[in-house]
Amino acid sequence: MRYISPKDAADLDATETREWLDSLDYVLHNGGPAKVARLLRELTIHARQNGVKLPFSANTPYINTISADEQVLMPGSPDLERRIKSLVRWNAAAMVVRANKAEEGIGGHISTYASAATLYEVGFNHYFRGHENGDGDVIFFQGHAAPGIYARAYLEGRIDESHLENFRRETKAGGGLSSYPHPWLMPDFWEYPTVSMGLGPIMAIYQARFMRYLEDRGLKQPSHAKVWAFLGDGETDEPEALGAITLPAREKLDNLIFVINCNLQRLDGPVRGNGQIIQELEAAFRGAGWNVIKVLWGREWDPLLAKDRDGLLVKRMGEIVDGQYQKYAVSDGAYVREHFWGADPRLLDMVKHLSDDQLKKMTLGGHDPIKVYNAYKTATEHKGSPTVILARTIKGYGLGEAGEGKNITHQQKKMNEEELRAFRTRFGIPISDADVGKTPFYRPAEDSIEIKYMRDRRKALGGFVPRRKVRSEPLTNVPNEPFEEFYKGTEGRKASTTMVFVRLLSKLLRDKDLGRLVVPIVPDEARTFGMESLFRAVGIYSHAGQVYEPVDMDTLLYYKEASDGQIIEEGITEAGSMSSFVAAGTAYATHGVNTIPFFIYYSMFGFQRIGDLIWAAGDARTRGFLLGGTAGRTTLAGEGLQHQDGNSQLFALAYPNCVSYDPAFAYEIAVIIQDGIRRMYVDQQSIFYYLTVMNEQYAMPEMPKGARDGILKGMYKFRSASKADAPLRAQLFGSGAILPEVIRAQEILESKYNVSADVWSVTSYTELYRDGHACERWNMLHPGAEPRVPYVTQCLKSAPGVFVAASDYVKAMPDAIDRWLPRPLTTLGTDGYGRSETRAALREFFEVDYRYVIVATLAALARDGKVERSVVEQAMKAHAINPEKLNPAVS
Ligand SMILES: Cc1ncc(C[n+]2csc(CCOP(=O)(O)OP(=O)(O)O)c2C)c(N)n1
Ligand SMILES: [Mg+2]
Repeated sequence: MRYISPKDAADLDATETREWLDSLDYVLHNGGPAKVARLLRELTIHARQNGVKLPFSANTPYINTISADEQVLMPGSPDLERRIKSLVRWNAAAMVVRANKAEEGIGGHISTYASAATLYEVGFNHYFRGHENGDGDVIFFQGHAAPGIYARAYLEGRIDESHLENFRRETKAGGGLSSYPHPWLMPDFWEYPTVSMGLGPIMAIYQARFMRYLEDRGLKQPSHAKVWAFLGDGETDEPEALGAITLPAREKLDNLIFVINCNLQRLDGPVRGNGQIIQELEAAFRGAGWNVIKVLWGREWDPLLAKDRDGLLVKRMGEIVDGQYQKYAVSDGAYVREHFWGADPRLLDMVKHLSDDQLKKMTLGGHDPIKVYNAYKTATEHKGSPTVILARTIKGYGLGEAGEGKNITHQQKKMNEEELRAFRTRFGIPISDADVGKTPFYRPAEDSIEIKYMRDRRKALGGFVPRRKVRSEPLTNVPNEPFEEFYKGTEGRKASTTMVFVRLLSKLLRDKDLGRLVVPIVPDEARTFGMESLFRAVGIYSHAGQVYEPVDMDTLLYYKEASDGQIIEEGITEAGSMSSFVAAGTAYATHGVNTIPFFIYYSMFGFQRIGDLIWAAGDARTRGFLLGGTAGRTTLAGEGLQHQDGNSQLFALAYPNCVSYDPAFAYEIAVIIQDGIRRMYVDQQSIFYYLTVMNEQYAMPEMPKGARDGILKGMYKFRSASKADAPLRAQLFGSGAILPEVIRAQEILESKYNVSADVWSVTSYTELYRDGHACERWNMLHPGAEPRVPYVTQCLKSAPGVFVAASDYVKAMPDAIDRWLPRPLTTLGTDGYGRSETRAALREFFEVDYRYVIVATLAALARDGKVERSVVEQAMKAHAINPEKLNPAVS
């Protein structure tokens, strides 16, 4: 290092400092940087031994990590690239301005891309690898920079003017462009969604690790592909953005590159007005073990730094807080001279040969292609750890009066004619004064050198990016064998649905065709779900293998880590596990491998905790199975308020391409998973599954004949009333672990109260609800046609008696189908906070056990005048139900 810490420099006598520096220069000159580093280390140890307290710092000085003399020249044509970048800038801004010309502006962002243009263009022209040569990069684009990515695609000829015109007008004929990266909406273009801040970086980390997993397991050829994550500096305040950064360092993921666009601003104002976000991030990433490259200053600063023999300039650079830097960015050269350089006459002297205008035009590192090029070069060649590039930029760069560096710039969507003219002139766009007010898009001729250059560069780099393509072949069929035993039932032996699932999973893992594609993912809950037998059977994935002797080595089910291990054991991170799920569940597109992830977790920590990542998974067209384990508000005994899940089925309903089930029996699970694999991997549907599985054990019956279709559609008759012509009739609905309660109620209703009931297993209220609404909508729009009948109505339209449903989830679930029943439904469900208790006490408390099913059925019959009210009262007495009991929904 050439400079000593600024604080000490101020304290030391100048001549003394000079002498020390001269000595250091002598060593550097004669012995090289390695020798200097060794000497400094020795000096530090010596000083410490003699009582010098050196403050800890994970920071390097506030200068570029790559010095000017370490730089290489940029290949290609910098001038042409600058012109191309200007064209992209113009079209990106034009898109947003045009979209907001109408009275009802529809938003869009100019300033994010304006700050990041160089970061992207250097990538597009020199680094981002397309998929055509086999090992394409995976790129997470900063969501708000989308206009720039579209503008480039327009120049490349991949999308046309009408698309740009319809930015944020997605329902327009011919197709519009989605506001942000959404594979759901643009499945041939975007690969991964990023705009919910923080999710891009965490998904990128686990994507990089998953790429290694595929290679280590022999599912993909080793490649040089990189994962790039572009994010904002404000975004790093999201816990997900930085929460997983130790993993890639630990796993030595040198295929991962973060590029943080440090424009020092977020939406409302500065990211760290009173501090320095870049130094803060440097310390965090260095501390975590990353290779950190700071790209702070553009080339104009190099000669000044070369003259800075006493470290005065470096000291000055390091003492300015971000809020003040922002002020310099919006001020003129005279202000900068007075306030930045004016701090010391020697500094003023350094820039006396520069005019105010030249001072103002000194660029920042993130706007200087050669600095960015060198950072990317170092990052892509670096071995042994991930790299983060902290690139300093100005938000709204080039917008001038229209918002450059201003606090309002994030919201800036309009530019007046004068501002447009200035922008056009600054970037040399050939549009006349007369036309500029119309903000026309501009694309040079097809055979212009700009367009040719762009195309040639992308061709050399393996094709256009971003580009999403399904690169795998569909599976041809799903084998029957792993599923068959579950159709037969357990012949009286008790099992829980979790046990059933784990058994099915282990059979799938052994299947000769599917086995290698199965990716089990657990967040430190494998033992909770009885999956420890899989540790030994297929191993826990670890790139390093197992370099220690596991403490339980002498047991059958020891904790086996292996470099070709199949289980992804994430430790306690549902967010990380979900990110792995996204990587594994999108590999059919990104990597051309049909991996089938099964992510099993404590159901309360799924939709409730990481719902936004699940939303992103749906958007990314992720395939696979989420398993909410130990689910049900009353089925998980003991754990209490935080653990007992009565919500997740309701949340899952709102995820449009999530197919969710609350199965009760082994054969239901087998039918659902077999059909799920078919729909996702044979028929290529962009859906994913959510199944709740429980830990209550009961005998698993044989599959009733003809049940298959109903299981998948959401309900089927599990058992008919024994006396179909009895005067008192009921239809009882149960799901999951509550179904056995309902079956028990049926028996007692029949034997004690002369009520003959059919029992239905409702595997999915959500599927019934969706089908019901789809029919209603179709009927509304086709008044002249034969009306479609919802499946639930088909099942129940002539079913006699009262309707009663009991669920371990909130009452809204059964209520979701009420409107399609011939008579109103009585609903028992588990609204309210859970609490720790035994299963029986919980079911009593939440009023969902067999006794409440009996009382609810009798009360409904009494309401209809079929039995005396006293019968209900007697039943309550007989079953010790206190009518004045507190309402669990609010207690
Ligand atoms: C989870 C989440 N919260 C809030 C937002 C709204 N939002 C969009 S952009 C933005 C500011 C982004 O600042 P930064 O990350 O620094 O990016 P820049 O535009 O400055 O490059 C905010 C708060 C969001 N998109 N996602
Ligand atoms: Mg920012």
